[in-house]
Order: sequence, then C-alpha cells, then structure tokens
Amino acid sequence: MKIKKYTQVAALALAALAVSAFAQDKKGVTTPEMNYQAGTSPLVNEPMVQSTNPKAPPMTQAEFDVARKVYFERCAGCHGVLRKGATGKPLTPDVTVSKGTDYLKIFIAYGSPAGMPNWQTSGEMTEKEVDMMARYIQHEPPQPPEWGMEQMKQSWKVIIPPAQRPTKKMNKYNIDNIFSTTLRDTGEVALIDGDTKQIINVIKTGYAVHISRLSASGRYLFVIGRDAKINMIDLWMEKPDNVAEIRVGLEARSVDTSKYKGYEDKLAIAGSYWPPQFTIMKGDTLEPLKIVSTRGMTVDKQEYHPEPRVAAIVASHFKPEFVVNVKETGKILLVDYRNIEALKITEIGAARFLHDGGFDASKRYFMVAANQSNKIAAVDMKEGKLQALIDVGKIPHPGRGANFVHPKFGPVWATGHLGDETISLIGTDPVKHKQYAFKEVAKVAGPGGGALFIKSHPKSKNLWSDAPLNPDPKISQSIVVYDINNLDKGYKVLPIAEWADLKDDGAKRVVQPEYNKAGDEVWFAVWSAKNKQSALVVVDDKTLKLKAVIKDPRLITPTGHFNVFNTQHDIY
Ligand code: DHE
Repeated sequence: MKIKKYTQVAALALAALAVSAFAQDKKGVTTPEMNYQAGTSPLVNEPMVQSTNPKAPPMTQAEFDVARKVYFERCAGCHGVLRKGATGKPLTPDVTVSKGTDYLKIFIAYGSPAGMPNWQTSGEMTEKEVDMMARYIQHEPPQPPEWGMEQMKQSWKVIIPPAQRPTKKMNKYNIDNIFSTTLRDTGEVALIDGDTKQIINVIKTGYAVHISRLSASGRYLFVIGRDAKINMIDLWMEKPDNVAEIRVGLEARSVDTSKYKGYEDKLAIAGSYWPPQFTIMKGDTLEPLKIVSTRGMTVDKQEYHPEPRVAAIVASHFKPEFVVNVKETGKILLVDYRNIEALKITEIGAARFLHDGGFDASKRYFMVAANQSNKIAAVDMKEGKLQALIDVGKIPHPGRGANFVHPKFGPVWATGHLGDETISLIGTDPVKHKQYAFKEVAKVAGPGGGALFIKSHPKSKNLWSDAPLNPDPKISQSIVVYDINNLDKGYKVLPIAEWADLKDDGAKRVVQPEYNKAGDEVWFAVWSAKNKQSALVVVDDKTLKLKAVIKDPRLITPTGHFNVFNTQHDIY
C-alpha cells in the first residue's frame, strides 16, 4: 500500500517536472495572451446554486463559494462560464472527475504547455487554494442567472425623455472632435474636447466600459460596461451627460447603432457574454425590443454550445443590417432589422473564436479576427456572403484594424497579433488589384507580440501599432510607427510613456492609437493601475513629435478612447 502511494507520488512529481518544463515552451500560449484573457468577470458577484456531483470529492458550501469566486476572477475568461472550454480546455465533470484531484492539482500548480498558467509556482495561488480549485472543477458548474425582458425592463431608465431633450446643439464644443475615454477601474468615461484638450465631463457608467460607439447622426454616444450596462449620452446638452441606461445582461463587450439610410439613430444593439444573446433597442431611449439567444451549434464540429458569447458588433452601411459575431460558434450573423417582429438573420459560417474587427476602406467588406484559428474572415456586406477566410499570424487582434493604400498592393486592411511580432496586410480591392484581394499580401515585422490595436487615417502616411501586453516594459510603454510608403524600412519607436512624465512607477502600458478628426494628431492612453498616475499623450502625426500630455487626477486607468467623427464614420 505504502509502495503504491510512493510510486504515485513519484509519478506525479515527474509529471510535474515535465509540465513545468513544458510551461517554459515558447510554443504554448504566451504571457500576453494569458494576461489578456484572464480578467475578472462581473459574474463573480452573482448568486449561483451549488449542485454537487456525488462522484466528486466533498467540499463545504464555504469552500465552494470561495472557489467559485476564484474561478470567475481567474479562470472563466479562458474556460468559459459553464466550463465548456474556449481558449482553455473544457473543465466539466465528465472530463475532470476521471482525472482525479491529485492530477488536476498538478496542472493548476505547474501549468501546461497548452498555456495554462502555473498558478501555484508563480505565487498567485496557495497550495490550499489549488487543492480547493482541483475539487471545485469536479463539481457541476454553477450557472449564473438568465437575464430576459423582465430584468432588462427593471434595469431600464430614461433619465431625460426625448421630448425634454434639446432640439438643437446647446454647447459650443466641436462635437466631431470629442474623444470618449474609458476610465476602466472607476466605472466612468471622460469626454475630452479634442481641440482644447480639456475634460468636458466625467460621466458615471457601468463597470470597466469596453467600447464607445456613436449614433449615425453623431449626436448620441453609447458606451457599454463589462457588467452589460449601456449608457446613452446626449452630446447636444449644454454639458453632455447620460439620458438613458439599461443592463442587457450580466457581462458584455459590444454595442452599436443602426447606420443605414432611413434608419439613422433609430435602433441600438448590444451583445452579451452572459447570457449569450443580443438585444435590439430603441435608438432614442434604449427601450429593449427584442432579445435573440446565440446558443446553438458550432461551425466546425456542429455540436451544441451552451455559451456562445457575442463579440464585435458593427452596423452595415450597405444594408439595414447589424453584423453580430458569435465567438464560440464561429458564426457571423447578418441581422436584417427592417422588421423586428419578423427578424431575418443570415448565418455565415466562419471560424472559431470570432473576436474583434472592422470594415475595409470601402465599407463593403467586414474583416473579423477568428483569433484561435489564426484567421481573418472577410464578409461581403453587399452580397451577404463569406468572401474569404485568410490565414494570418498567431492570434490576430486588429481592434477595428487599419486601412491604407499600399504602393504595390493598393487598398489593404491590416491587423497586428497578440501571439507574434508581425502585422499582416490583406488586400481589399477585388476590382483594380484582384490578384491581391483577400490574401495576406505581406507580413511586416514589429517589435514583439502583445499588440492589441493598430491605426491609420486616410489623410496620413503613417501606420501605428501598440503592444501593451508585451512582457518587456520597453515595448509595452512605447509605440511603433511605420511609413506606409516604405514599410520595408521598418519602424520608429516613440517612448510615449516616458513623454507622459508620470510621477508614479506604474505599468504605463501604452494603449490604442486613435486619430483626431483632422487626421493630423494621434492620441494614446498611458494606462497604469488605479492608485497610480495615468495620462493621455497626443503626438503630431507629421513630425512624430510630442504635442500634448493630458494629465488630470480624474483620468484614472484610461484605456480605449474614441474620436466621435472617426467612430461615427468607421474611419480607421
Ligand atoms: Fe477588449 C474591443 C473583448 C480585454 C480594450 N474587446 C473588444 C471587442 C471585444 C472585446 C469582443 C470588440 C467590440 C466591438 O467592436 O464591438 N477584450 C475582450 C475580452 O473578452 C478580453 C480579452 C478580456 C476581458 O476580460 O475583457 C478583452 N480589451 C481587453 C483589455 O484588457 C483592454 C486592453 C482594456 C480593457 O478595457 O479591459 C481592452 N477592447 C478594448 C478596446 C476595444 C476592445 C479599447 C475597442 C477597440 C476599437 O478600436 O474599437
């Protein structure tokens, strides 16, 4: 008996060594990818029922509650709310119980070559916590509550009804050049006057706003928090502020509004991670009209997925349609919004896991990253069909991508990558540059992986790329810029965080290049922790010299920042 036990321990120790050696293997998921996915889910605070699996090792209710919290803080981003697997492996009891607690503990403690972090050896979890998590994942995954029309209506507030809103613009701001900046950890956005660089207002929103989008007219600004709260802000008010709000779920990332002729400012749409669904609302009040579930079959194995999260949503300029990208099923839904009571949805099979994307310069083609498939899916908005699936680098992450005219390939759309140092260029002109259209026509070398956002502007000769998730602070705290007519010459590095001249020694990650309306300035966030100083840095696009640093005690954890005009017209 004793011998058997020792043999088991020795085998486990060997496995641990092998696993920890593999964990160093560069082929696995990189640190930037892990950091990116492993964010806290707002579901951590939702009540859920413990349903015990009799075959799983026992846990007290108190242990279960702590483990559940840890799971939603650390693990749900990769393994999914229902543990069905996404970037990470499935962790449902049919898989985990047969592996047993000791085996699972080793994986949690030491990590795996496939990218599982080494939670114990990195000091992030204690041995006791690892033991608790190993037992937790052998029990049935607790399911967060659903969020239907009743809950939405309860959360819906029209703060200023349309009839009481201004009938004309009541302020002197150049609305087109306002920037909406996410203040991630304070649950606010700052509206900044792009001309004077002064803060117009700091507005309360949901938790960790993810994106800002504009109504077709540019009057209304919509922001969505990670907690699925949408705030609708009227830019015509003397001091722009919230006029309506709603929660469309418990966790979300995307919002947009109807842009097609005749439907301007009429409808809004938001996708949620949990519950997996999208919601169509009235464009002037956010009154919820229709909720559509995205649960269903995956594109490849055609098996049921209970939790297909809604990633990027855009509004077509070609037809009265929203483009809804469903992550886990790998499907792109073209939602014809002309008749909400009889919705017509065209389902286009692409690849898993759809994440972020934007239009080409003509706006006819929507380009979206299927990030775990290392592909970009191009959808023809006019014909309503998949144009191509294009192989690119490792874990493409375009944001909305960057459009420019390449001297040889003509109009191209570009994406950076989280998992490697390249920028891929894809031809987007099937008429005059047919031989390059919807192919990866070039790979441009960058400083390292961990890139999130890339940007150019029709009036600029530059292409900008950040790398906020690169583990090397020299790279994550600076930006690279390429001359689009001489891409082979390589890039210039601009030390944005250094230029910000911050008093604290924070992370100072430089995030998201964003142009002003004129296309002659580029704005960056220098993102440090909540208790450290952050800033926005503005660079002259022609001279590549520092133009302004915006510092203010209210600018806490700035991340995304969205220029009204460019966002309204999909200029990037
Ligand atoms: Fe984002 C876009 C999801 C982490 C800042 N992010 C998006 C979109 C999705 C998404 C689906 C596309 C929305 C659209 O266009 O409709 N992001 C996720 C995640 O699931 C992920 C990996 C983990 C998480 O827990 O949220 C994640 N994102 C981050 C960050 O860590 C960033 C850098 C800072 C933050 O706010 O948390 C971040 N994501 C952004 C920004 C955009 C974005 C600024 C919009 C880019 C644009 O140009 O439109």
